Amino acid sequence: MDNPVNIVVGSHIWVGDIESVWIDGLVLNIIGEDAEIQTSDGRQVVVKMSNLYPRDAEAPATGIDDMTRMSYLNEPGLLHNLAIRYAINEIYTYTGNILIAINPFQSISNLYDPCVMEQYKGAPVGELKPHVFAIADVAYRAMITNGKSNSILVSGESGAGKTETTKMLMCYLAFLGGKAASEGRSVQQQVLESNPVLEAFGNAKTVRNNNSSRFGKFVEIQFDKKGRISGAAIRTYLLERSRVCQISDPERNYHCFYLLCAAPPQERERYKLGNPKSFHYLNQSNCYELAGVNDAHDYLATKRAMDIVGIGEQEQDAIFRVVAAILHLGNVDFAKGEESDSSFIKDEESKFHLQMTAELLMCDPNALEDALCKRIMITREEIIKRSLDPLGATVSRDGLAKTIYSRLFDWLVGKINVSIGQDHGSEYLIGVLDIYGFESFKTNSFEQFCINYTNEKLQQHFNQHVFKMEQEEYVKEEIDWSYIEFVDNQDVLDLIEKKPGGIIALLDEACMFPKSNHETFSQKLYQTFKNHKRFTKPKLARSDFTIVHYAGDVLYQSDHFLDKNKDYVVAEHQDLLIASKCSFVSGLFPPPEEATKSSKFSSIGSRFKLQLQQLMETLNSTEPHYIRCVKPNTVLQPAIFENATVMQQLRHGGVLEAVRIKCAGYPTHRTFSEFLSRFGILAPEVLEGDYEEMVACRKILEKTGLEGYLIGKSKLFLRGSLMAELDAQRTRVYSGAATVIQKHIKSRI
Ligand code: AD9
Ligand code: MG
Repeated sequence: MDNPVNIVVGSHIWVGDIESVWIDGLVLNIIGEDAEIQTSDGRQVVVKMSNLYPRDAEAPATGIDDMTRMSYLNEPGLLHNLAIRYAINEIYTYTGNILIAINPFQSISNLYDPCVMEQYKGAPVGELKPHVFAIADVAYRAMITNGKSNSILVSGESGAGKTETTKMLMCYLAFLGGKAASEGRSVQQQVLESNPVLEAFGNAKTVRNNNSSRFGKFVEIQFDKKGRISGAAIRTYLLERSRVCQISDPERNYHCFYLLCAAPPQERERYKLGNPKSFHYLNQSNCYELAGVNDAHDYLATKRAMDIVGIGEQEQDAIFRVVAAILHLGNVDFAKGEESDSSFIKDEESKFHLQMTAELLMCDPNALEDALCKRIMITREEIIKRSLDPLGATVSRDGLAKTIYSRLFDWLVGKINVSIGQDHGSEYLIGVLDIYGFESFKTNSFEQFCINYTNEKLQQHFNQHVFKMEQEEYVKEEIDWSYIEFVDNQDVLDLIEKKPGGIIALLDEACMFPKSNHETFSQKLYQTFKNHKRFTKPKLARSDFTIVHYAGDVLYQSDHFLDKNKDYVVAEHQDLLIASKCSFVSGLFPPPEEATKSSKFSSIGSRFKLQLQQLMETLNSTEPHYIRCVKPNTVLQPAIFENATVMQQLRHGGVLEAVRIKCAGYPTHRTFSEFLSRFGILAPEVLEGDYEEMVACRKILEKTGLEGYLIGKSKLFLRGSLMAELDAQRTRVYSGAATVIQKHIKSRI
């Protein structure tokens, strides 16, 4: 980024006030390393020159809609530009090919109206304001013209607006490629209606977002030769399983539980449901209702959406039966039995819920009780039925609930895919990725590890793309681009995914070795990565470790890594549910393949790694487009723009990295005429001469004696610092002229 050299008396600058807050000002005087500044809020301050950044005093007051066109690509400049645009509801801004979308937390009138869609249809890029429709339009046109698949990658932190953005993209693509619905449901309608279904089962209120997606999603929209939607496929990633059994105030469990509790009376009666406050899986938090959401209404809307995506009445009944069964299951409590380490169903109420669970799942209540309270141990000599203590039985109960729920979710995704239908003969597709952004909390566990691993993967893809685009621009202008370099994050990826020896491989090893625990696992990590640049062991840590991610350091607590990485269904649970009289329930538990049965362990980490590899392969075969969603404040309110919050996200989303890649080369590109109108004053004689624009530019630059530019076919490519130097010279010319005028005025007086 631009550093604060080339600042002279009269320069317009940004001066750092407190963290990520800048004030604009004017340099009055320079004494050694310090500068005296007149700030725009009326103060005079003396600051170190190194705390100053050049500011473009000629930038329009309404901001610049492509930040790569800014004269100075520094932090305060980028932030200020986004802030002034946000203040006038311009929530979209480009940084080259990346669209930055700042969540308005309010609906902006007409922003997504059909007539706006109409405007963006086929409009050349850059002609209209930045918009998510423009990105979808570019992707669609590129697909039609080049016959190549495209993808749109939407990222950002929780609550930044990814899912809403994704919906807008899909609406626009449906608008472009929709077929008239001849018989009832059209493909595009099914694609759009898959959203409310998946949201009911995969979204929940969290502290960061009232409608937070707890899974990643890649929607592939397939098109036929005529560019009309002909099929679609949805892939999902890592649903958060722990939420089914464990929530903390003021969050909620998955929406579907509350929807069902608000169903019409006869349905509630059928599932023996009542007040959500009476269920353990819901009453761990005091939040039941959401402002602006009517669960009863959403229950019916979800069922209607299910109709459209092809989930029939009977299946809907089975789905909600399973949802209700999970609620009842959570209310089954255990008490200590007479024999040591044994347990039994605690009381009449628990017995009622056990009975209800069994009825709803259509399985034998005694078998259910056994599956919860007992384990079968197979040794070489005999088969032993061992009792579990109350704690063990509770863990078993929660395990069963999580397994059933995640199988249900996978079933829904599979069903939607079958019912929308894949167009295997499809010529090309547009993929839309809505996936969790980088996370760094107070405590970070296996989930954050996987999420941040995803982001490292996407970051690498992003860097390579930005770098490639930058190179292409140079090639177009017939300029040598070998000057640009950037640091890859391959080393972090190796640390995580290398086989053998990466963290995931070591974790799998630990999971398979009965005597391992999180401490032995961490010791192994400490030993293996002692000298790894991207791995550190915090002082005094026994099992915590830090990964130096591209977006910053994250400290992970390894306590639950082993448990969370293990994905096997307890044989007793499997046997119970496969015997269900309800074909829907038994269908969720197909007999395990021999391989997984014998090893009793399938690794979530390794499976996720494989899923990511496949995703990257798909993405690599497409032309990517990037949308970075930004949450402007942590209170989820409109019209508040917090600099530090935004800055951190620009860093996490790789926007600063993209700018850095740009800055590593010749970041400022100016057409010859733009250059002449700004800097012609440095050599008026050149302007008066009858030169071609390119020659005139060269002559001006030669006269300044400055270095750090390349001359292309239609543009100049300037080093980051050169723009500031040129502006400094211009300031001197102007202040020289002003002094002459002042002297002139004085002499006349
Ligand atoms: V999470 O990682 O799934 O927790 P997202 O998906 O990034 O998150 P989401 O799209 O759900 O965030 O947006 C959060 C909320 O911001 C929405 O529920 C809306 O209330 C609000 N939002 C987001 N984008 C827009 C918009 N373009 N216009 C108006 C918006 N409101
Ligand atoms: Mg979301």
